[in-house]
Amino acid sequence: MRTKPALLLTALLCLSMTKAPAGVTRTFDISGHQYGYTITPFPFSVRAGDTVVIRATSSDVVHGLAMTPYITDALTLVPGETVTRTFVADTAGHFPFGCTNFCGEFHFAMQDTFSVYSPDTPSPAISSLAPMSGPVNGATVAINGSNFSRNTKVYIGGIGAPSAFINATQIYALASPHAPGVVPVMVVNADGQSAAVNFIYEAPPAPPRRRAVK
Ligand SMILES: [Cu+2]
Repeated sequence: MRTKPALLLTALLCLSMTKAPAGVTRTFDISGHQYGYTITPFPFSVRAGDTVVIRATSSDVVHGLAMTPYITDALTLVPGETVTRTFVADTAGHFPFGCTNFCGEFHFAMQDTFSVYSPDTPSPAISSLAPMSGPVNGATVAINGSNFSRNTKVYIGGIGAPSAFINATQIYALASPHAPGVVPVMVVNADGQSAAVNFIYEAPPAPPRRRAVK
């Protein structure tokens, strides 16, 4: 499955912390292709009780999408058209789905998973970064907070960052080289709940001024 963290970031830039209460409507754009689905936003997961709106299309040939028990009459994904389906995700669990329209040699591999989490799942929070700023050529950053897990993903400046889970209160992440400025450091748990704080890439010191030679 391919992800689009930049789009996810766009939705979250203006929020320092997002917590989706049970019973909200979540919309996902799904584009089928040989041989997988591109799903925005990522992760493709909600909390039990949420209403899910799927807007599906194809970027190449005709595909299908069926997912027991939520989509039993398969959607047909046609290039240039969008088909919409709405359902209430009332049962928690992990739900495999896949292509129902033979679409080529690896049709059988066109599979993915939708997850529904208990509404009681706590949301992550970030209390601090260490350091809060770093050089433009990159830095290792400790993210301190709560409710992290092994499946927590880290995005820095909208880009997926290599990270190491230490425990529920700490993750290390690698801030790649970046232009000077402020970027969000965001953690996203498997159920889609997220938190973000800012990290500052510091401009390198100006080179020493040379004295005019007379
Ligand atoms: Cu297919």
